[in-house]
Amino acid sequence: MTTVHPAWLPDEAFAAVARRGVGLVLPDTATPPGAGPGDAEVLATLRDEVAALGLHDGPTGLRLELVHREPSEARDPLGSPAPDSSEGFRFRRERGHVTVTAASPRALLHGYFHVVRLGEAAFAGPDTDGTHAPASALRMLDHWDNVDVHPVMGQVERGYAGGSIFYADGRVREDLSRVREYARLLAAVGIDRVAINNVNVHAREARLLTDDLGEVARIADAFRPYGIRVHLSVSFAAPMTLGGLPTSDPLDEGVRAWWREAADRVWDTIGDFGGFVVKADSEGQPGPFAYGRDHADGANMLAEAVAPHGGLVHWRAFVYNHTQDWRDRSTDRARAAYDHFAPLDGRFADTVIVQVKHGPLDFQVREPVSPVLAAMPRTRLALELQVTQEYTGQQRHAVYLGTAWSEVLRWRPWGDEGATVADVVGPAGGLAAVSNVGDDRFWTGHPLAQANLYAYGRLAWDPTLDPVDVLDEWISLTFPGAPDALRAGLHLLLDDSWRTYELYTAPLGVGFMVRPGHHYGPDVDGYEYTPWGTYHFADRDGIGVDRTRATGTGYTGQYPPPWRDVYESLETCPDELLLFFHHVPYTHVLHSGSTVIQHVYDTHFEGVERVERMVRTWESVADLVPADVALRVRERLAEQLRSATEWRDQVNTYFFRKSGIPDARGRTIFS
Ligand code: GCW
Repeated sequence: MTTVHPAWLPDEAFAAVARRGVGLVLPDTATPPGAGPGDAEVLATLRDEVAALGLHDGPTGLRLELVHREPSEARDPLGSPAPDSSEGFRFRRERGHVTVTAASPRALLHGYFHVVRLGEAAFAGPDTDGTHAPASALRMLDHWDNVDVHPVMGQVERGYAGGSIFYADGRVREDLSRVREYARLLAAVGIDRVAINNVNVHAREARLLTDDLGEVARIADAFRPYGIRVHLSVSFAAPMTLGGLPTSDPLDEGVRAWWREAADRVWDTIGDFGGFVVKADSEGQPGPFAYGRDHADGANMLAEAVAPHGGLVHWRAFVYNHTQDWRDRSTDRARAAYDHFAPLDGRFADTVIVQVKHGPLDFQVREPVSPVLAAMPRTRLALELQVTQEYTGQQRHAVYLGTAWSEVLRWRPWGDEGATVADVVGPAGGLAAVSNVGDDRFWTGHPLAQANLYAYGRLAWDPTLDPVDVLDEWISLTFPGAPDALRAGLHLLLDDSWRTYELYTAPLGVGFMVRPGHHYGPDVDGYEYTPWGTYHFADRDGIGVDRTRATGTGYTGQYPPPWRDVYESLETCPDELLLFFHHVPYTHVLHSGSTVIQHVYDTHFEGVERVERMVRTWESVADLVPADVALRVRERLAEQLRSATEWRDQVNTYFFRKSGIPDARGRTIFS
């Protein structure tokens, strides 16, 4: 029987803390400030963790102390109180002895894993004393898992790591020990909420909200010991499909009562339930439009139901016309989320979080940041990322996404002096991301894709972290005692792998040149005449989408200054987004000095050369990792090279045929 890979928590990851010990201090748990459901379970977890290290908790004198103090005493022996934040903790190192103080068991657990992640470094160096708190209290993972196996999408929609860890044989799994292990991995990187079913809510999955509540409660029980709350995706049509009502009109009193009662039942069963995630009037999912109502009407109706329980409604802004006519040049999918949601700013209830995909289209390898994030100052906004690699190689390609997310989080919608995206979502809305985990023994199919899940958690906690440093942390934990050669090899392979993927797939901000349906591999015109609104408009003279105010769809006008002007002008639009904003001739000269067509050729050749280097790099370090990891990565890299080559040749040939312009360097382009 194969065992599940320990990801970033192999036993050796705890060696330093086991050897050196750590003081864990919190006020008396009988009356902890900020006490919440789950505190007792989380405390028990800490005790288990301590015991598993072969250390003991106890009052004093042991290397690892789990000390309970009266709130008034919590100042002692450290001189200053534990931080206020219900999740923040204080980390103090004095002459190599480390103490973590926190005001709640959850916060203490974060502090404990902070020490674990630091390893030996936690105990080395000069004395230090500082507080650590997350940038946001909402650090969520969304699973697109179905209970049943969907005929087209499989069990996990856009899942590339096997079946669901929650469901098997049409129901919640009997044995949820794997979920508990998952909870531990997530807690170690600071994730605190998990939505456990697909946002496309099919008939079977809709019933999680009603008939299966007891089963959902079992999943919540598996997460609770690690301080993680469970959320459910719900169907807006549930009052009809589950409740037998004649309507789901959000302003109908019967519908409102149905949702209130549904919420009451959920929180009666699961006291610390998180809330609902909703995909409404999007890609065929039901929503308020059927009744002439808008997204605020729909979301606020659910908010009314969850508010008495302190719950949340994550209402997704991924709304666009997916039945458009390619002949119609006036409809621009990129505009849709803003056009639908920006006018509603200020109308959403406090418990509603509008969840916005990072780009205006759909998790492409390169998109501008969604202008919705700058357009709703009176709304709680969450940033939605995609850890599962739907459009970035489907976990067959090694693509480290931490760098991409960091760019988004650090981007400043109002220019250099203004706030970042991380500031905008900040404490109010936080982050959500689609998980890349399945029942695969490596969790993520590609073992190196574990780094993406790790990085998401770490960046959600602290968006200012350097993504390459985060990758380094992941290497240290996952490959304990990694020799320098392995560390260097993994950096060489992964640091810039997102840009490598961009090089051989999507030049200059063009997206969606993928096979329709499954979205893997090249198909330049795959979406060109479809109803999905994802076009590149390549003809014999040029390529790109004119989204300017002057002559195009006007999308640039959705950005505040300076970006509305930066993107509008060919002079200032950054090369990497040129074709997202402009339609230009193949001979247009980029800021880089190259022409568009030569850039397409050069990047596609370079992309494949880089993948060849990745393969060589892996072969030079594969002996330094366990054989099963070496083998799986080797297999995936072989597929990445095959696929990258296919991308190169199809894209180059396509544009050579369209433009008739040969490669200036005379390399092989098939005609
Ligand atoms: O990226 C697209 C995916 C759909 C997904 C949708 C969404 C869950 O292709 O599979 O549906 O986005 O985010 O709702």
